[in-house]
Amino acid sequence: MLSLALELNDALSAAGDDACEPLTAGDDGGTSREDPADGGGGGDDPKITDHASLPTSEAEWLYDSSALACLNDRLDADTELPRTDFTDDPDPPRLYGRSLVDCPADLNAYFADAARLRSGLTRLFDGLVPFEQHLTAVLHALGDTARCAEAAPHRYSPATIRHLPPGHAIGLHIGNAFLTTPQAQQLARSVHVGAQRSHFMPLRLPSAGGELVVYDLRWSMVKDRYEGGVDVREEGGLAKLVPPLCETVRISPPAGAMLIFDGGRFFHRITPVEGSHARRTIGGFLAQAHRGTGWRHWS
Ligand SMILES: O=C(O)CCC(=O)C(=O)O
Repeated sequence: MLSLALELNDALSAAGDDACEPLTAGDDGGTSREDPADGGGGGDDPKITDHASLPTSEAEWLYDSSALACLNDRLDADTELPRTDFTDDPDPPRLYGRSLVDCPADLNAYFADAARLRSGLTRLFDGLVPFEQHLTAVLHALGDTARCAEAAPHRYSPATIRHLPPGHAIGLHIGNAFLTTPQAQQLARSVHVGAQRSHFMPLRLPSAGGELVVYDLRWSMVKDRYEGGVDVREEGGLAKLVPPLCETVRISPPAGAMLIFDGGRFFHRITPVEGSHARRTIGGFLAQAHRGTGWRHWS
């Protein structure tokens, strides 16, 4: 039932270890690498010429343990990325960037944060292969071009980062519920939002918990309720009663591995994080463009 689970080594070699210094606030961190997805709204699809052999060991992965340690150190020190803290705790569940899933129909603030996050991600990945370039290469290796979704002159957020401390979870949800929200309507004019996939890459795994559980509980079973304005998770305890009866797949991709799955059509959740440190993932959503070919991604 899951579409794909993969990690591709796109053979775009990361810069040397010494490239990885924590960023200081306001560091503009220029990079010598060009992000093909930064080529301006509406330009040619990025050309990826060199990619795609399945890795045989962690040592061959694009984001190996030293790259991941660098990214986490920089996130720990960061004060510049747009963020939402969900509680007042000293270490709250947090989203870096603003998700299209949780924003008002007026997208002005969303697009402003998307632009801030894009430059923040350039600083975060300075000296490493930019995450958006990696995503583009992975999708290209699956046989199609890819670029960030746009509503000219704006581009959607290239990704968001989810920081989930011990004791916290992400509850049962399904990507296609997004289709019923006002903020999805503009995107739906350019991409097949009804056939969206989810992608994420763990930047750091907890010592236990924090697993993705995908249920064989499908959009087609609940579509009519959502279209009638009802979130079935609120109805009759569905979140507690039905999932135990469903077939499930539990997945915990290793840190640095990209997972692409059919989160649009299947309910899923992240189990509570255990241990002493937060789980962190970077990711978003994908769909095919209406016109022309290729994937468009957003978060
Ligand atoms: O970040 C993750 O681990 C998965 C998030 C998720 O379930 C989603 O984006 O729909």
